[in-house]
Formats: sequence, C-alpha cells, structure tokens
Amino acid sequence: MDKDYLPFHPNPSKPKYQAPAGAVDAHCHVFGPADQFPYHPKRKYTPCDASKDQLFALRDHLGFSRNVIVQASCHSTDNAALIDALQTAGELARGVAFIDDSFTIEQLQEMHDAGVRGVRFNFVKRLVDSTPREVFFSIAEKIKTLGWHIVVYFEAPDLEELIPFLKELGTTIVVDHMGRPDVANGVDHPGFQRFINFMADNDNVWCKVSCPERLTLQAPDYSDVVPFAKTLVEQFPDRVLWGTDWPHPNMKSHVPDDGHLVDVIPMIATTEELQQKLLVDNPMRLYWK
Ligand code: 0GY
Repeated sequence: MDKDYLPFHPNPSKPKYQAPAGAVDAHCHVFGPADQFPYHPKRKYTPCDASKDQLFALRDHLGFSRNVIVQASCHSTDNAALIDALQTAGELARGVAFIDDSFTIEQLQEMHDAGVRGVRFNFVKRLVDSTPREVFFSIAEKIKTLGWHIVVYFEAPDLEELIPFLKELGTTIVVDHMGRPDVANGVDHPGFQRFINFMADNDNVWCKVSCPERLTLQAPDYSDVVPFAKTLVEQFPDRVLWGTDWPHPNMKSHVPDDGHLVDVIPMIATTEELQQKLLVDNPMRLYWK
C-alpha cells in the first residue's frame, strides 16, 4: 500500500506561546516502527513510522509535560505500540485504545495498568468499516468497571443520526476535533449549533478543540478555525481538551508545523485561567485521576 499523504514536519518551530507547567498534549499517536509493530493488514492507510521517542522529543520541544496517545485505525485492535509507549512514559502518558468485544476484563485490566483510560469508537467511513451498535454497547458495558471513557470520532453530517446512540452509552464521551465542523459554514450554521447544543444538553460530553490543520480552508493560516474552538472553550471551559494530532496522518494539503499549532492556543483560550483548564486541569482530571 503506497503512502499518498505528506510526512510530518521534520523540524517544527519553537512555539512563542509558553504552555503552563504540566501541560498535556491530549491527542497524538505513535505509529510503528513497522519492523517492530507492524500495521494492521486491513488498515485503510499506511502511515509514516512515528516512534514513541520522536513523540516524547516533540513533547519536550513544544514545552509540554504529558501525552494522551490515541490508538489510530492503521494499527486496528493491536494496541502493542501504544502499550509499549505508555510503559516507557510511565506517569507522563495515558492512552486511548481501540478494541473489539473479544477483549476480556483481564486484558483490559492489563491495559489499564499500562495507562489506558479510554477506548475510541471511530465512525469516519474512510478510516474504518462500520461496527454493529451491539458491539459498541458491549464494549461500553465492559469498560464501566474500569472507569474508562469513550472517545468518538465522527464528521459533522453524522452527528444527528448518532445523538440517540451516544446518549445511550451512559459514560463520559470525548468528541474528537470538535465533531469536525465544515468551517466554511461559520459557527452559526445549524450543523455546529447542533454540536454546541449536544454538549450543552449532556454534561458528560467533552470535546477536543484540536485539528485546525484538518479543518482549515486557508492553510497554513488557521484563523478560520479559531472562532469554532474559541466558542467551545468559552462555553464549556471545564470540558475541553487540546492536542497536536501529531504525526498528522492523512494530511494531503500541507505539512503542519507543530510549533505553529501551539501558537494558536492563546487565540482559542484567551486568558491564563482558560489555558490552565484546557491544557492542565481538564486532562489531568480525566486521565490522571
Ligand atoms: C486523527 C486523524 C485521522 C486518523 C485516525 O484512527 C485514525 O486512523 O484518527 C484522520 O485521518 O482524520 O486525528 O487521529
């Protein structure tokens, strides 16, 4: 399978914005290295290798302290690279795994001991085949005993249909990348307003104000995405997380500079208090409790 997207930035800038002490990058991945942790045979894309050591070096370079590493679809339910990274990082990382309903409580407990605190349900059609809802309910039930939460990845047009299902899961839910709004439509569009109302009506729902590089229509200037993230940070200051999304799988338009992504933070969280919640207090409450 040939790579059809851009590699990650080889030399990101040093951010001008200094994150508060203990800041968490709450959405990033490790990929491979393939010779040690092969990609899944049924993957929809083959990423560049992006090792734990490269991730931890980026964390330090950006002035961050901790990572939440999210299992991506290219490794499917083989969480070995994730677990290996978590074991190396110890208290400096937590993980979100991708599992099916064959996992036993004992296996989940081992993952918990390594630092896993959630599972990801992926609904993005270009990334995964669809999963029966019964499987998701069975996983949701199993993880309750461990106190894990569910990270969901979907695109804005799918939210309306998903809402009843998401409400039924009955656990903390974290929505990736603000539910992927179409930023051409503006924050007042019914699609984004539906997402805001969904968060307003359900105080178990959090979101990541991440991914300007995927959502923007004017890369590498992300100012068209800022109003969306700023609205969510101001309306739900205790239920928002931020992440780099390094190493930015499937980017085709441009190579994001991770230092520049960090420099967008003070535009979306405009006071020190909001920045402290977004980067430290919220992720610590969810992942290091
Ligand atoms: C992301 C982005 C993507 C990929 C995956 O699971 C995955 O493979 O999440 C994407 O292509 O949007 O933020 O993790």
